[in-house]
Amino acid sequence: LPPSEISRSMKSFLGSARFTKETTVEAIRECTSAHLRFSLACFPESATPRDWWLATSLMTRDFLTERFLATQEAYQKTQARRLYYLSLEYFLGRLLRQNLLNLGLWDLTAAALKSLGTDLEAVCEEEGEMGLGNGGLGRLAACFLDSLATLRLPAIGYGIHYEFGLFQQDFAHGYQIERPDDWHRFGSPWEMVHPERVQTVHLYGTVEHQEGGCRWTDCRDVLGLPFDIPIAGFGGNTVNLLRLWSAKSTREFDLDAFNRGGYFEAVGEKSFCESITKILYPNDKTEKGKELRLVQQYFFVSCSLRDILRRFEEEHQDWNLLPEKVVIHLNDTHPAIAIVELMRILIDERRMEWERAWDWITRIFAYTNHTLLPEALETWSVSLFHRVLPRHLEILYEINRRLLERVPGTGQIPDGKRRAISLIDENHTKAVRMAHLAVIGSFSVNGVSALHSELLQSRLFPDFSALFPGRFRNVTNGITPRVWLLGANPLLASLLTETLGEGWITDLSGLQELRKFIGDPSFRERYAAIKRANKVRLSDCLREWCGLTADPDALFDVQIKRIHEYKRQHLNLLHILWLYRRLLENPSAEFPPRLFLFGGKAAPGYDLAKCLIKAINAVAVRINSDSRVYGRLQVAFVPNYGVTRASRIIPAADLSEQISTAGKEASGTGNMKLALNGAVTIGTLDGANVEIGEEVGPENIFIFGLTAEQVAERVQEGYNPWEIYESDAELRAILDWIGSGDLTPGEPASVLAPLRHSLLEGGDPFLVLADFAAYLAAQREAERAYRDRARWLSMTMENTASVGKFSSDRSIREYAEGIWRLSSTPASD
Ligand code: T68
Repeated sequence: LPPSEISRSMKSFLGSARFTKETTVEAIRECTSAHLRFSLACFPESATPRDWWLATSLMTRDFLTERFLATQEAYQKTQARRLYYLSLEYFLGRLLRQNLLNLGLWDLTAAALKSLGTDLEAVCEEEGEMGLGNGGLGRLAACFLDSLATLRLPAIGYGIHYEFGLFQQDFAHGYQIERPDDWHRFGSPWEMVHPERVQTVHLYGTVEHQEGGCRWTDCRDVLGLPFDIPIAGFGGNTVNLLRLWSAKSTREFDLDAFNRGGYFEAVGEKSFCESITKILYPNDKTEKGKELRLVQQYFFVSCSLRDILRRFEEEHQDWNLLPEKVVIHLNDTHPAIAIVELMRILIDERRMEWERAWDWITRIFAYTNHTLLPEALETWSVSLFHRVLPRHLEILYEINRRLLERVPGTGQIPDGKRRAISLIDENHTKAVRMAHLAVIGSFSVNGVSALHSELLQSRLFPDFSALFPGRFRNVTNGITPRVWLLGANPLLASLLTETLGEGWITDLSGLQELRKFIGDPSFRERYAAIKRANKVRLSDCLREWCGLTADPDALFDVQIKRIHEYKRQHLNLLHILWLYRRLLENPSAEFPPRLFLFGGKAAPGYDLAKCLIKAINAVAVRINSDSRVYGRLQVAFVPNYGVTRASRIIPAADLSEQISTAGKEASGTGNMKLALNGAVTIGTLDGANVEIGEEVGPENIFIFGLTAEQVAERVQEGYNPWEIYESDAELRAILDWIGSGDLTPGEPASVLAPLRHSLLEGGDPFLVLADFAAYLAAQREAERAYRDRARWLSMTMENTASVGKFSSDRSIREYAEGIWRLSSTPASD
C-alpha cells in the first residue's frame, strides 16, 4: 500500500473499533483487514485460516476493549460494591463465536468476512479450547461470568493462568491416553498481560514473634503476573474482567551461577516458580501432588487479595468501608485459604484488633460447596501446612481456639462435638479441614441444588447448621442460554426467536410460551426437523472423531460427564450388554435402533474410571462390528470430551443419562443443558434432577431407582450385592461375561476384572446392582415413548419449554440479591 493508504487504513482501524449501534460491515472489514496487516504482517491472499481467526479475534477484542473501558468507568464513577469471584477453574471453551454473539456482531462479521473471501464458521473452527477446568465446577464458573456481565453486575473473576489445561484425551486399544494440553503455546488473542500489576507472594520461611507483633521472614518469593480476559455480557453493554495469575521468578537468571558453569542452577529458581502455574490438576474429586496444589491455591489467593485491596484503596479513602464495598466468593474450598490470608493482612499488616478483623472476614466471604463425597473434602496435613504457610497455621489455630470456645460444655478433653467441628481433624494424622474453615469464615454457605443443600445441613454440617442458623441456603445451579442454546443450537435458537421473539435469550422463563405451540403441526414439524438436522450434524462429527457411521434415525442415548463410579457409567454399560444379549437371543425383539454415546475424561490416577473407559470401548468394538445387530445397536465413546464437543453433542441428544447414585451428585449441569435442547432425562432423584422433574412434570422424565434416603437405609442395613447377583440370572451372566476376558480378545483375561470385582467383592459402593432392575424398567418405558413419535416429540418440546428456571441468570440473580447485595450498574453507551 502507498503510505497515504496505510495511514488511512490505520486511522480507520483505530476509529472503527468503537462499538456503537451503528457499527457497519465496512468497519468490521476494515478493522479485521488492518489486524491482518498490522498485527500479523500478512497479505489477505496468503493468510492461513489461523491468520483469519487471529485477525477476527483481535478485531473482536478491540470492540470488547472499548466496552470494557466504558464498563470500568461506570463502576468507578458509582463506587459500586464489587464481587470478587475466586475459582481455581474456569472452563471457557472457545471464545470467538460467543463473543461475537454476545456483542451482537455475528451477522455483520460473517458478512464482512464473506466480502473478504472467508467463511466465519470455518474461521471459528480454528480456535482451540480454553480448558482451564475439570468439569462442572469450572464450567459453572464460566456460565456465571457470562450471566454476571449480562446482568451488568460489577464483578471480577480471579483464577490461575495454567500453562497446561486439562489433559487431551486419546484412546489407544481402548485405553485412555493423556497428552498435555498446550493451549497457550502460541499465545492467545483474548488476553492482555499487565506487568504493571504484578504481585509478590511469600511462601515457606519462619515466623518471628516480637514486641509489636510478628514477622514472617526468610520466605521464598514468587511473582504473580496477571493475564486479563474480557468477558462480554449479552448485548455488549457490559464487559467484565477475568484476571488469571501466572507465576514468575523474581530472579529470571542467576548470572553468577551460569558463569561458574552451573547452567541448570542458573535457571533453578525460575523453574521452581514457574512450576506453580504449570498445570491444572486433572483430579475431579480426589487429589495428589499435595504440596504444589496448596502452593497453587495460596499463590492465586494472595495475588488476588492484594489486587482487590489495591482496587479498593484506589477508589475509597475510608478503609472502614471495606466490608461494605467488597464481597469475595469462594468457589468451593480451593480458595478458602483466602480467609486466613485476609485475616493475616488485617492483623499483621494493618494492625487491626482480632475481633474487629474477624467481624470483617465474616462479612466479606461467602462460600459454595460442590460436593458431599467425603474423599473430595479438602484437607491439608498440619505438617505440610506448617512448612508452606507457617504464619497462617498460627492464625488458623487461633481461629479454631475461639471457635471451640463457643461450643457449650467444653472441658479439657475435646468431646465428640468439639472433635466434629474442629478445624483440625485429629482422627488420623492431624489435618486442616478446609470446608470447616470456609463455613466458619463465611456469612453465607450454599449448596447447588435443593437436595444437595438440604443434605449439606443434615449430613455434612449438622453441628455448624445448629451453631450458625441462617448461614446456610440453596442456590440451584444454572447454565447460560447464550452458550448452550444460542451458540450451540443455532437452528433451534432461530426457531425460538422467530416464534417468541428474542426475549428468551435473557429471560429463559419466557420459553414457557412455547407450550402454546406444542400442538401446532407446523411448529412440531420444524422442531422435529431441527433435532434431526442436529443428529445428522453430529453423525458427521462422529465419523471424524471416532470413525463411526451413525444412523441419525437411531435413538441417541447420551452420557457425557467426567468418568466416576458415583456417576455410574457402569450402570449404563450393564444395560447395553443386557440389550445386546436380548437382541442376539431374540433377533426379532422390538427395540428402536439405538446409539449409545459416551464422553468424558478419567483422572489419570483413578484406575477404576480408566477401566470403565476400556470396558465401554471394548463393548463398542464388539457391538459395532457384530453384523447380527447391525442397524440396531451402536456404541461410541467420543474422545477428548470438553466444551467444544459438548456443544455438538447436546443439541443432537434424545435421551439424557443422569443416573448417579441418589445423594451423590451435588447438582449436575449437563442435565440442564440436555433438557433445554430437548433431550428427555432418564435419571435418579439426585441433585438438580429432582428440580428438573418438578419443572417438566413426571410424564416428561423417566425417574427410577432408590432415593437418597433409601440409599442411606440400604447401606445402613448392610447392603450385599451378592444377593442380587445370586437372584438375577441375567445380571449374573452379564457380570461374569465382563469378568471372563471374552470382551478383550488378545489381552489378559483380567483386563476388565476390576469392574466386576468392584461391583461384587468390592461391595458395590454406589449401589449399581441395587438400581439395575429399576433402570431396565425405565429404559423400556423410554423406548416405548420413543416409538410413539408424537408422544416423544411432545415430551422433548415440553422439556425445552419447561426448564427456564435453570438459566444461570436466575442463579446469579439469587446470589446477587440474596447473598452478594450487588446492583446492576450499566455502562453508558
Ligand atoms: C461439580 N463438582 C459437581 N468438581 O460434581 C456437580 N473437584 O454436581 C455440580 O453440578 C458442579 O460441581 C457445579 O456445581 C466438580 O466439578 C470439580 O471439578 C473439582 C475440581 C477440583 C477438585 C475437586
